Amino acid sequence: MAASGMSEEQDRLFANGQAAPGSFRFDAKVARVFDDMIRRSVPGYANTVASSGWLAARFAQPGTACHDLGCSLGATLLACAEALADTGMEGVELIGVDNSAAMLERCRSRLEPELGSRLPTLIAADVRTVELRPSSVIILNWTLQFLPAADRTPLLARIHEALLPGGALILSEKVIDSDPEAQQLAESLHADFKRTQGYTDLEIAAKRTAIEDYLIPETLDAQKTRLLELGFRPVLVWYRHLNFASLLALKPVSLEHCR
Ligand code: GEK
Repeated sequence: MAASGMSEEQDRLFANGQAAPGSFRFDAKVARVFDDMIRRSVPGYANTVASSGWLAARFAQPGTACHDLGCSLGATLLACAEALADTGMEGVELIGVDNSAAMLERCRSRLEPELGSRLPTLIAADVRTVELRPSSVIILNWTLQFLPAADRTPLLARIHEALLPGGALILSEKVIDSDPEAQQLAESLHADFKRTQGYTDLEIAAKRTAIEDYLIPETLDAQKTRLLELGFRPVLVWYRHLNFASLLALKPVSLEHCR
């Protein structure tokens, strides 16, 4: 969002090193600093967001919806709107969903001046229960990881159902490695990344405590296997930066659809 010149507050939420285990919530305090927090915490964030935009435009079909589930401040919606405008395609309804009122309020006030009459439909709802319209693209960037394990497959199954043949799911997640040594290395490199972004060791440790048992990552293999089992094909890991990866999963064009 920096490109749009919108003001950013610096994330100092954990500067005192204090955090109760699992206490992290997407409330007003987090929404205020979110741009800065996510850019300095998620390696490859800007690249994933920008690429989600042109990937969405690549798979978008006129007369369908493109959902961004867990849209936060709307960075990806903005990238999609800009990429769609570049292609000249019309009739794609952009829909952002988030269950944090504070996030969605800021999302609206940030996107309105940028997009005016092209403002996406913004829905305050839980992604687990929100109605999904027939879609050519559904984006789930760093949101699935916050859902309880038992709720993940049902949501992905609903996404598969909502996608039209040829439609695409873009799924970005923090991932873990099944090899404990590789996992330890990945965690330590991620901490190094955060240090390069100006976070102190105290802040890094407190944030880790705050998201304990709330952000629960899975392995890339588990993510891929589940998507294949749900009927997505092919499933491509199109981007990875340290322990953050993004997958592109297509809903095949069925034989019935071809007739
Ligand atoms: C980005 N995609 O900037 N229902 C709806 N929203 C939810 C739910 C839920 N059950 N659980 C969490 N959220 C964004 C970044 S942030 C990722 C996504 C991060 C929302 C939550 O309110 C927050 O806005 C978002 O999912 C996760 O490209 O902070 O690591």
